[in-house]
Amino acid sequence: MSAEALHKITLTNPDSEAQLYPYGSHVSSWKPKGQKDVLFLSKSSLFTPGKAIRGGVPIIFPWFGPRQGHPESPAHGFARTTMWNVAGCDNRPNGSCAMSLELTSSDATRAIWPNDFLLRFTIAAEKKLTLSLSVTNTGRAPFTFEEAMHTYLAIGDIRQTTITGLAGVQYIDKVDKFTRKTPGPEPIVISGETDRVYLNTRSTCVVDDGAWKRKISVAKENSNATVVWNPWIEKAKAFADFGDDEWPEMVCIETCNVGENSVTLEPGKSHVMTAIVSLG
Ligand code: TA6
Repeated sequence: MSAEALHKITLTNPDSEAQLYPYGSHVSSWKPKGQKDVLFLSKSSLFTPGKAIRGGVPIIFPWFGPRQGHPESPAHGFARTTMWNVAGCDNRPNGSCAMSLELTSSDATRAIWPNDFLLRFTIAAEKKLTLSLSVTNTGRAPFTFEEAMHTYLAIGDIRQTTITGLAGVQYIDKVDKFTRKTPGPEPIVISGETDRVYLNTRSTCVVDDGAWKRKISVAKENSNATVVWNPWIEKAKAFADFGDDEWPEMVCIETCNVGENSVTLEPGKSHVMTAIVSLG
C-alpha cells in the first residue's frame, strides 16, 4: 500500500516542515529549514493498517518489545497501529501550530490490555522538534505501563557516527543474552547489531554524524531510559519493511520508560514524557 493510502498531515512554518500520520500518531519527517530530514523513513516501509510505519517516531505503548506472557500480543504495544484522533492545533509565536492527537481506551484495547487510559501526543515542529506523550489513567485501578518514542534518526553512515551522553550508564545488552553491562569509554561507536536499553538515565544524547557533518541532540523530560538501536546487516535483511542497504543510514535514540523504569499510574493521574530533537 502506498504512503498516500494513509492520511498524512504536513505542518509547515518558517523554521521547519514536519509530516505525521494520524495512524499511530506517527511523525514521519522533520526537516528544519535548509537541512536534510532529521528522521529516517525506510523506502520499504509499509503503510498498511496493522503494520507500523518503519521509521520516523513510532509511539510505543503500553509495553515495549514482546509482551511478557502474551506471545499473541503485537510487539511494542498497539498505539502505533491504531488510528488516533486529531484533537487540536495551538498557534505558536513563530506562526507554527502545536498539533495534538488523542487515543482513548476502547473495547478493542481493553480486550488486549484491561485498563482505561487517555493518550495525548503533541508535536511542535520548529527550530527544534518537541514531542510529548501524556498518559492519563481514566480508570479506577492503578496500572503500570511502558512507553517509548522510538525515534529513527537519519545519518550519513553509522560507521562514521558516534554517540555521547550515556557515559557510565548501565544497560541491558539485548544482543548478548540481555546481560546487564556497564559501558566502556565514550563515545559509543556502533560496529555491529546494537540493541541496548540504558537504564536510570535522564541524559541528553548527542549523535555526531561524521559523514553528513552534523550533530543531532535528543534531550528528554520524565524519561528514565534510553534505547540505542541499529539492526546492522543481517537484522536489516530480516525486516521485509526495511531495505537491506538502509542500515548505515539510521540509528534509533529512543526516549523511554521501560523495564525497571516502567511507570505506575494511580487513577486520575497523568504522566508526560517529552523528547526534544535538535541539530547542533
Ligand atoms: O528498540 C529496539 C527494538 O526493540 C529492536 O529490538 C527491534 O525489534 C526494533 O525495536 C524494531 O521493532 P519493530 O517491532 O518495529 O520491528
